[in-house]
Amino acid sequence: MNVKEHIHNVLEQVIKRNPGELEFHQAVKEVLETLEPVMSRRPEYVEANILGRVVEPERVIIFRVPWQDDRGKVHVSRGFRVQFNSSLGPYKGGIRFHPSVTQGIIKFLGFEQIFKNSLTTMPLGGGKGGSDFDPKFKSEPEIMRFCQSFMTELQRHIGADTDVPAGDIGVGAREVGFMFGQYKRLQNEFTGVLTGKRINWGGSLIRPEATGYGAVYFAQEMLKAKNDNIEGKTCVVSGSGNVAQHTAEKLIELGARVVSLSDSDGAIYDPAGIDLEKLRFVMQLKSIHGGRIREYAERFKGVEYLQGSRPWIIECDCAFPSATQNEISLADAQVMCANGCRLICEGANMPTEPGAINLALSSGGLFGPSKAANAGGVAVSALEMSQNSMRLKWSREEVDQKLQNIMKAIHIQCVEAAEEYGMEGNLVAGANIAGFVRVADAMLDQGVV
Ligand code: NDP
Ligand code: 2IT
Repeated sequence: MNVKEHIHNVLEQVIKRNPGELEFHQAVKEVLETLEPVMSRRPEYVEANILGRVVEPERVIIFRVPWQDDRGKVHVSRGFRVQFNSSLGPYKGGIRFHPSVTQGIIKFLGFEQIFKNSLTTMPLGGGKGGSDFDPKFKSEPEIMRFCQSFMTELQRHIGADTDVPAGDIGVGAREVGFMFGQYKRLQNEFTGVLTGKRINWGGSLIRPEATGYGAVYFAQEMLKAKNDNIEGKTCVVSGSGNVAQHTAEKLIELGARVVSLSDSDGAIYDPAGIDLEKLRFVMQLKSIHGGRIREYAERFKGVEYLQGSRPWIIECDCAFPSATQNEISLADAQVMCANGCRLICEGANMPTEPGAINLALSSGGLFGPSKAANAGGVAVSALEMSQNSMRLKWSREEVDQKLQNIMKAIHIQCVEAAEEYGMEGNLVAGANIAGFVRVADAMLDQGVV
């Protein structure tokens, strides 16, 4: 069988076996399509059916999460943990609480996580979890009861050397704290079973900042390769949560002009630029589940609120999608290109639709794919695990320096893998190939498991 046919067959199987899981199909298709030159050069991968195995999660856990609201009403949410691939280490990946969460969403995220974690070169397998619970406008006691109920089931499946969850959309240090507390109570064990913990009880400095800072460090590397720099560039950032806030913070620090943030209701356009003081306001606003970015436009002068709109209509040099999947459509990308946007760096997971990626790549712009560009978060999670195991704590400067080195190394890997396989400048292919080869080699070494 030729390689093209092999890839086609695996993809067909994925679509047939996982009906309706469109985001999962999309993520698998993007990776598999870029692997053709690798599979041609490495027939042992085809022989061992690495592709057929890597698209099938090692384990999918689905569970009932009953919880009571403040009025005593009983609700039932659905919990998921997809333990996708453990060839490089314990399963590792975040937990998402959002009403849009389904098995397909968690599978796409878990699949992406395998290769992202591989790119960090740290000992991390790939996994992801979550629930369709909506934390928006819930009281803190409700969130605590939900987290405890969620962990009451999840605790039997995870562990510091088995599976180490962290945060994602709707899950930050507060939720990690509630889940950690319940895990500790049930297991009678204080271990590094979750990352993204608060700093005074086992968290790592720079973990909250790591995804956003890392994305900006990655963008810097892409620009540096073109003898350019982020300073003075006009930047549009979508989202206003953890990743968006710290992306904006680092951009501002490095002298870029950040003119936009958004949430699921709309976007703000601040032509004067968001400064650190205005950003503090956003951080405060968003520390409560349900805080609306619209309030920024009410609070500061000269700001436009674009109700129901994404920020891609705003003129910019660089775009940092940092909210959610498929938030840049082909039509958005056409507008961005026409407006002179030359760099897209993905802070969110899979925020750019396939057609938009193709346009960005073919128009000669710089494109930093999420697996590579947002790997700083999980990389610092791995540093948190190391610190927990060694029972010590590194300084802010130490962790930040390590993060910068990791992002540089990931960029180099992507550039070199793309070159090696004849797709120079295509970091999407570079990230998929470099991430995949490390996983595939480990799977070969470990036999048919
Ligand atoms: P947060 O919950 O802190 O913030 C999410 C932001 O995105 C909010 O502004 C939210 O708006 C917006 N958003 C969420 N869902 C949608 C939607 N369906 N449509 C429009 N806007 C939406 O999450 P994070 O910042 O942690 O995560 C953002 C992205 O980054 C996700 O793709 C996540 O997977 C990815 N990521 C996160 C990492 C981390 O360390 N936290 C690491 C690597 C990637 P609203 O308030 O209205 O819901
Ligand atoms: O998508 C991601 O990489 C994350 N949500 C962070 C995962 C982690 O384990 O820190």
